[in-house]
Amino acid sequence: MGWFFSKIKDLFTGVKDNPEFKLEFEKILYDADLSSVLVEKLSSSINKTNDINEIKTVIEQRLTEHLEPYQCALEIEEGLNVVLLVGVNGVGKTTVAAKLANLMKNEYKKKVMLAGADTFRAAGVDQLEHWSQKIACDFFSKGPGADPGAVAYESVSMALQKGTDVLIIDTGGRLHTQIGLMSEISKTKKAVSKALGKDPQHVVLVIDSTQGQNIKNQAELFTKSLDINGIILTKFDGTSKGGALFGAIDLVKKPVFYVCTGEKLENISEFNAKNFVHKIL
Ligand SMILES: Nc1nc2c(ncn2[C@@H]2O[C@H](COP(=O)(O)OP(=O)(O)OP(=O)(O)O)[C@@H](O)[C@H]2O)c(=O)[nH]1
Ligand SMILES: [Mg+2]
Repeated sequence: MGWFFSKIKDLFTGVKDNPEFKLEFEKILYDADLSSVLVEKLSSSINKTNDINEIKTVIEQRLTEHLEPYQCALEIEEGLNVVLLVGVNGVGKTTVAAKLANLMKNEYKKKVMLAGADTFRAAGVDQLEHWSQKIACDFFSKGPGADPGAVAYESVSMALQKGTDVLIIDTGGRLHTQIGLMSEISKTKKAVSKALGKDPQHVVLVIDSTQGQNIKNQAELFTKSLDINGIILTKFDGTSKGGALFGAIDLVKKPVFYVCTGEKLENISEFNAKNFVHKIL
């Protein structure tokens, strides 16, 4: 259970005789990075009752309602669809690339290509190529040290040539500075747009659910530099600091396409607001 709800639960134990309850309750919500609108909504909803179980149900309902607008499938259109995966190092981008490729190929019956634009680390490209062999889908990269923009541009050209339906581009998350990382990802995106003749359909921010307060900083960093159009949450199987995810989703204000719950290819499912809230409560 995340610290957010364990704190609320601790507070519940003293609910009846604690006059400071409401203030403390709101402080927990603000500390969890929930927006003031949501904090007020939750706070006024619990006014009507002193029953702990009822309060839990009300919180669950309000949070679910709040997240339902973000429950949208990743849409695949006719022609080549490009999915550019971005996020800081270690959040699970390469694993997500593999999971999406597997899902698109085996469930949606699409012709899929994986492209390795994480050329900063030699192992980054190898890791993705290994996945592509396991999935038996096309793979494109230019080896360690190559310009990620060139990988992106050429992979789009190749995908267009081959009649690929879904091209998933994995990017690096590890550069010396955040500014360097952002400018490189922006260049990679521009290279995609140039080769595709329009912006990539999906620029997806990958967020590690276990990273607590860092999640909001990452969301801020990426939304400032890029037009993010959706989120994929990873490591939702681990100890999740749930509250921070609400803050990040509120900040990005884009759909959450998928939630990942493990390291295996099949550990990915569409985001469902009700299940999500239920799991972190
Ligand atoms: N438990 C769990 N582990 C995951 C999940 N997704 C990825 N991992 C693990 O997290 C680690 C990092 O995953 P990667 O996919 O390499 O992350 P990345 O964002 O590509 O990392 P960099 O390329 O270094 O930026 C690996 O050990 C993965 O197996 C998940 O949903 N659950
Ligand atoms: Mg990677």
